[in-house]
Amino acid sequence: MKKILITGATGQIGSELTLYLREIYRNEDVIAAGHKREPSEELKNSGPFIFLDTMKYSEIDEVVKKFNINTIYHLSAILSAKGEENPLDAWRVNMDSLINILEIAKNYKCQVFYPSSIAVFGPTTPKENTPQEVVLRPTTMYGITKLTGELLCEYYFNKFGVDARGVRYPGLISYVTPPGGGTTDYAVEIFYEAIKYKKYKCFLKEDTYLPMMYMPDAIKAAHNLMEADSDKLIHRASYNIQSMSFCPKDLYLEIKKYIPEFEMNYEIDKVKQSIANSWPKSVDSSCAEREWGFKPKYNFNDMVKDMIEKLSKKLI
Ligand code: AKB
Repeated sequence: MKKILITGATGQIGSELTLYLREIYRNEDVIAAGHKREPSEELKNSGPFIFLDTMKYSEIDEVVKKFNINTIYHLSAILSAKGEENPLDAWRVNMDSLINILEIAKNYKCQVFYPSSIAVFGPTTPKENTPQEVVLRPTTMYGITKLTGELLCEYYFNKFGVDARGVRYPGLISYVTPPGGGTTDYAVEIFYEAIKYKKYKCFLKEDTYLPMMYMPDAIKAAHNLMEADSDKLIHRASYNIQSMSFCPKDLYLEIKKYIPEFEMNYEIDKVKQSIANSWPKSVDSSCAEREWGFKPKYNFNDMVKDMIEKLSKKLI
């Protein structure tokens, strides 16, 4: 029987993944762990919630023993833009917590989900339809930690048989919990501002194309990968996935179809722009399609329509 621990459960992915998994498994078998942020009422009331510092091995050890955990979705991390404000912190938080999780997984035979990112790519990576196997020379601390994480997951699999699996998430768009500290965050902020104030100041240039995905597809991808036949997985911890690629101007024009008064202008954030410039515009997900059947449902138009509908209800 699955006994699941989700770290970073109050974050953008974790808050939705927890509820998704509680629909599939028994609520009491999906343990949501946050660090500092208070959980939503729904998260707290639908199953176990605990505070956990993943930088401390002994704390994870206690939780894994207490709940007989055999599956860990390790989501807590510092994202790209925040990581550039304090690179040493990003290294410590992202790497110390992952190595603790992998050690726990080795000692208690847990399966691990690891969210890598398009941040593993760098300026020397081909930008369009970036292949699965390609040059990986990230220039952000976040990207360096994500790439190191992929290598660690593969090392723990090859050396100790730890079943660690992961995807390279593109920018994720969602309406439940806003992201924090990422370069792709504009693609979420824009919806909140468009609905509330009918205007938005974008921190990336209008033609900055990036790979993106809607949260329901991102969550389903994580679960499908964890359920996939292990023998078929060749690129275990590092699958490219995306379901759309767009730039701020595309998004502005599409939102304007629903909110005609919406206006957008630009105030470029140099750090975020240079991070975005170092990432691909689109990635090739065919390897994930072949090895475990990755198949996103939402395209760009569906995503915008659904975001406007859901967020309008939430904000009004
Ligand atoms: C970020 O912008 O840092 C993240 C990511 C692409 O990993 N959303």
